[in-house]
Amino acid sequence: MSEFFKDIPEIKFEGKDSTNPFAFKYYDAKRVIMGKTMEEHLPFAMAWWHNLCAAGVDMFGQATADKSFGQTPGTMEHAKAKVDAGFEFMKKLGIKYFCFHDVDLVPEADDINETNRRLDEISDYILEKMKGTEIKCLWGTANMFGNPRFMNGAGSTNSADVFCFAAAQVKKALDITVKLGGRGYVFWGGREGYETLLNTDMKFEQENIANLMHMAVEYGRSIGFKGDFYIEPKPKEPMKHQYDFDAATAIGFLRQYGLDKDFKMNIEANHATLAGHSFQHELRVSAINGMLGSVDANQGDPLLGWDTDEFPCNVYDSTMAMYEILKAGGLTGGFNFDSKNRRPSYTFEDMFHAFILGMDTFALGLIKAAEMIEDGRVDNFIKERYSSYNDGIGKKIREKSTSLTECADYACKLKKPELPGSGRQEYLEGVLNNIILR
Ligand code: XLS
Ligand code: CA
Ligand code: CA
Repeated sequence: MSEFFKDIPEIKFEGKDSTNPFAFKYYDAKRVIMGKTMEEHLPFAMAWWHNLCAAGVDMFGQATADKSFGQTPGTMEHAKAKVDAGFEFMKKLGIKYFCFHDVDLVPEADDINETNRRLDEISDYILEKMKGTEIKCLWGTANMFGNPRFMNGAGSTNSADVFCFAAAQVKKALDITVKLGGRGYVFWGGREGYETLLNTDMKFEQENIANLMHMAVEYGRSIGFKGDFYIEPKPKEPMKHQYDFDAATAIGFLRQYGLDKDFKMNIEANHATLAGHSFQHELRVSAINGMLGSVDANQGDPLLGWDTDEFPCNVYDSTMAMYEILKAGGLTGGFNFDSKNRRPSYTFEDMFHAFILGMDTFALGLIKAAEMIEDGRVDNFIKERYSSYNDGIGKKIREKSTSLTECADYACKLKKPELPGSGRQEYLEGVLNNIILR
C-alpha cells in the first residue's frame, strides 16, 4: 500500500527548545502528570470530516486542498483510500481515536439501502485496519443536516417520513459505532431548531427530538452499546436558533425528558463562544451537573461571529479548560479535533502542523492547569472566599437547618454587615500569568 505522507516522519517529542516543525514541544505521551500519563489525560481524536474530507471549499470559493488520495472522489476506492490515509496520519502522530459521521465514511447513495451496504463494507475495512494498532473510535454520529430531506430538521422535522430516515441513520451509525468499539455517540442538532416561530410548534418539535433520542438509547443498549450518548450544544448555525443552545439548556432538556442518565455533554469550544460563553464556562456548567463527557477541541475567532473551527492555539483557554477537566476528574470521552486548516494552509504538511499545534496547546494547558492546582493560590483563595459558611449561621444555611425568619433576625441583630471581601480578580489574573509565563 502506498504511503501518502511520504516526507513526513513519525512525530516525536523533542521538548520546548526544539525548532523541528515536525516534533512535539510539549506533548510527551508518557510523561506523568498528577498520577496519569499525558496520553491518558488527553485521548486525542481525529475528526474524519475535517481531516480526510474537507478540502477548503467555502461560500465563496472552491477547494484548495487535494484530498483525493489518488482516487476519484465519490467512489468506494476513494472511501478506502481515506481510511488508509487516516490510519497513516493517526499513527504518525500517535493519535489513538477518530470520530466520524456516517457520510464522512462513504459517499451517500440515492437509496438508503445502498448507503447502508457501503457503510457495512467500509466499517469491515476499518475494523481490519484497526487490527494490530491501538486506534479506536471515540464517537460516531449520523449526519442529519446535509441532505436536503433534513431542511426542516431531523428529530424535529414536520415530516414523519423524514423522521424515519433520521431514525434509520441513527440506527446504522450506532451499529457502526458499536462495531468499531466507540466510546460515545453524538447528537449535534444542526437543523434541530427554527428559522421562524411563525411556522414552528416548538413543544411538538422538542418532544419528537426526545422521542428519537429515547429510541436511540433503547436500540443502542439492546446492541450492547455501554458508552455515553452526547448532546453537542450549539446556539445557531446553520439554523437561526438551535434548541441545544448551550450546556445549561441541553441539560435542562435532558432532565425534562428523562434522558439525563444516558446522556452527557460534548462541549465544543467554538460553540461556547457562539453562545456568548467561554469554553471554561460550558465545561464548568457540564461538570457541576455531572454531565461532562467529551470535548470538541477547537477555537473560534474573536472577530468573527461564526463557527470557524480553528485549531486551538490559545494557551490561556486550554489551561482553563484543563483546569476544569482535571477538577472534574477527567473526561469519559476525549479531545476530538473538530478543527480545520485555514483555507490557504492546503498542503499535507499543514495537516500535521495543525495537529502538532492542537496537541501541544492542550499538553501545555494540562501542564499549566496541574501547576495551578499544585500551586494552590487560586483554590485557597476560593476556599477562603466562602469561609463564612464554615460555622455559625453560614453553616446552618448550608445544612438547610435555618429559616428565613432566623436569617432575618440575625441580620437585624447585626444592623449592618461588613463588606463581603475583595474578589481579588486582578491578583488572581496575575497568579495565572505567573504560572503560565514561567
Ligand atoms: C458542527 C458540529 C459538528 C458536530 C458533529 O458545527 O461541530 O461537526 O461535531 O456533527
Ligand atoms: Ca463546529
Ligand atoms: Ca463539533
